[in-house]
Amino acid sequence: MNRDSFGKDFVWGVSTAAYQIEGAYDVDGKGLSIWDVFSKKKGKIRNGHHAELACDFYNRYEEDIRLMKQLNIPHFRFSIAWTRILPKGVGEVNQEGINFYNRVIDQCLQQGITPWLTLYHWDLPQALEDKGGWTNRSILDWFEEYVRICIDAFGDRVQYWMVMNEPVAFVGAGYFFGKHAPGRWGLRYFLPAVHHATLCMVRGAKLIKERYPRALVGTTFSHSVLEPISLKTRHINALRRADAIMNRLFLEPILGMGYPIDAVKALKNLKKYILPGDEDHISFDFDFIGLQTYTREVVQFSMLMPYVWANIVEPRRRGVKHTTAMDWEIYPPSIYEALKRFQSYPNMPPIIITENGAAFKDEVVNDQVVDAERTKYLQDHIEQVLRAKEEGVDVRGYFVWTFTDNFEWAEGYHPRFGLVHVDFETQKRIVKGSGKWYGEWLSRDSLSSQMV
Ligand code: GCO
Repeated sequence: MNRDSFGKDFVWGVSTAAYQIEGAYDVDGKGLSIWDVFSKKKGKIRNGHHAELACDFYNRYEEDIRLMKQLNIPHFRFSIAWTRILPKGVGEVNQEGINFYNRVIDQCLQQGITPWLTLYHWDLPQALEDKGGWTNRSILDWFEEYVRICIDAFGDRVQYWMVMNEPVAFVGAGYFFGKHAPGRWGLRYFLPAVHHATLCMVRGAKLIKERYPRALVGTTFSHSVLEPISLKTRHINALRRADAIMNRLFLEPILGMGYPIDAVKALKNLKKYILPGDEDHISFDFDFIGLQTYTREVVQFSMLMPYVWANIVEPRRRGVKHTTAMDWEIYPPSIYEALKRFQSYPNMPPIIITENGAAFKDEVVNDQVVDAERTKYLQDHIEQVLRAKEEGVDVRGYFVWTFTDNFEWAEGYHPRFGLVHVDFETQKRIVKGSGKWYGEWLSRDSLSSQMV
């Protein structure tokens, strides 16, 4: 397999997120996000890590974007921190924040790198959370105010937009399980947040297209390939419920299919938050859909998980030895299966893999990081993307999660996903073996070179 098998228009890039890389959490007028507040709460983040400095991208963006150029990376996905633009979520605009992202965008363009902008990657302004956050329907207006400012500021140079990153992750972990910011838990928070996030995804997309009809607007969804622990009816039914929540809940309304209310009884209560006319505002014809997938999960019936009555069987309990540092099974066909599942939906827009990658325990030896496992993970998954593409799946791009090691939410800095190693004491960057491989793969003359 070589790169020209994908065609010259296939998009190759790297993905990042503001909170995970920027640091400068209270610099140049930035307000506090729910993650700034949540990370300081005892016991929420492994080993008490926080992202006040992270990879210091706020100060090192030029160095990092130049490094992307050296590695022949043509597309860079990053997100905007709402609290740099509107420190209190609404109202007074922080010009310093706009100036920062203008510098990032201009540095990308100067280096011949195409910026892909995610408007919301989980870092809600705390001031809005104090008013209910995603559970308050006023967020539709708050989000509109924020998006309009970003369109005005960046729309003249940004061609590719993603409205949201993985709504089921930030709504599920933040408003049902309480494991992520803002740490709320229970159906009474989860259900309104589901509906308001869906309405905002559509409203954000409409705003961009109204102002810049030629912009290409997408939004991203996580997808877990699920298998039942056995073919016993109770496990098959558990898988159906888990699939409805993990994989269908946000994707299907966007595609015009409505919420999968029939699959999980608790979802029927969504109706309490759906106002007349809303059904016309939860679907949108996106220019592309971002698919973010990493592994396969096995599901079993469980009385321990209310409403869904299902839980994930850890790989080691399944006798799986080949896992990443996140304890995710390494199973490359999962990305092929996820692509085929997405393609099976009628009127599915073109698909872009906006995140795929792996965390391993990287070691620096003589100023080198030999991460052969990550290189193999990427190669094997890219090979599976090609397999799906050659079977007719309209997949048009692949972004590695992620460029530099960064703050992995509740796991802190332990899981290292980067193509580039970061020493968080010194901020020194070292390109790992996987980063060097990706650079060769993307180099001009790799169009005929074989996968190493
Ligand atoms: C997500 C987020 C990323 C994660 C990455 C690794 O998909 O959870 O978009 O912020 O860091 O997926 O877990």
